[in-house]
Amino acid sequence: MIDLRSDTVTKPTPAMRRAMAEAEVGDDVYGEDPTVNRLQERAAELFEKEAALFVPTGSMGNQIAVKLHTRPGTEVIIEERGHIYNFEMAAMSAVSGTVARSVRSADGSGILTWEEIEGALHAGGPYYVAPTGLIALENSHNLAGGSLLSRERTEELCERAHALKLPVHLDGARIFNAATALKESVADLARPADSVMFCFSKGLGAPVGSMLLGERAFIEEARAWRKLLGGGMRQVGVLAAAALVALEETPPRLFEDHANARRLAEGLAELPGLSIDPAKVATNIVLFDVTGTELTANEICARLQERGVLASGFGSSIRMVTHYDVSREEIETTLQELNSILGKSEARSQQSE
Ligand code: TLP
Repeated sequence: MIDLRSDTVTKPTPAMRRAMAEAEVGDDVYGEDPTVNRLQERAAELFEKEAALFVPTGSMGNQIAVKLHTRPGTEVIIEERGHIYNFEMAAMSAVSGTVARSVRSADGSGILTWEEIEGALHAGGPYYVAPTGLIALENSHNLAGGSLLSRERTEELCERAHALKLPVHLDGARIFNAATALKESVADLARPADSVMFCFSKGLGAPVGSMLLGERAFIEEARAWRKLLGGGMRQVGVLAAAALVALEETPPRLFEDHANARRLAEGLAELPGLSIDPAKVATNIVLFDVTGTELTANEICARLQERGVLASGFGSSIRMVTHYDVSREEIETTLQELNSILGKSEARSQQSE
């Protein structure tokens, strides 16, 4: 199977498996797992943040951040397709008692301007509207097709938010992809935000785990919330060991996934009924619209699956994500399979005309 559903599907590399087998471990609830401690220190150093906390999932990292930055009865400003709002089980209401004030980016990029955020702000009254508690950003923006939030825009949004005493959390599940595409360091992309979460289990290719980073006091509180939410893990150095390998080995090769994604997008743009602008594919996520075909996104995904290709349908779009377990050759095969599915359905619709 060529699995393009997500970059979460990668299997650990031989180097990761070796590191896992040999990992030195201890009970991390007592703070005694040397491999986890090393991973947290390495991440804090790379991101130039005071402290870091290894969490089982990106969702847990994001939701702990929402919890710590807000109080119940406040609103979180987030782009309409943001992961924290759409794919985390309404945890921001269940865990934190907050609701999303969602804002669509007018240009469709998923990247908000300050003016768009400002229009949704409730800061400083009147008393009968729920105050804004947090601004949540995402880089790269998954459901907007892996789009990029530049360092300059991040700085501007954070500066304006801080002037109003509003905190900013950055969902950087794929911040290493963003840093590669923008030719920036992850530290520079994350610096203006009060907290950042990134995933080892996405583009970096480790089997499990994410990191939440911020000031020391914030991370100490986050540790308690991780325990409360059932995320106090014990000899978890076996997972941290794979994450350490991912952190060192994967970033230098992410440009290959981006080149594969761009090639895929260029091929898709030539197929009948599909709509995508390859110039906008900057990272490893390829999102295309299928309304111009006579099939639904789910029908196309089902036919692809019969031919050995897995992709995800989202409404009238299909998402394909490249990663280290997908080769250039498999990208070409995917395009051929899709071509024969769409070619056939087009021939049928011409016959019936
Ligand atoms: N994204 C998954 C699905 O949930 C859609 C994927 O396949 O892309 N932030 C962002 C931007 C994400 O894309 C994801 C996962 C998360 C947070 C949550 O991470 P996990 O799955 O570790 O909870």
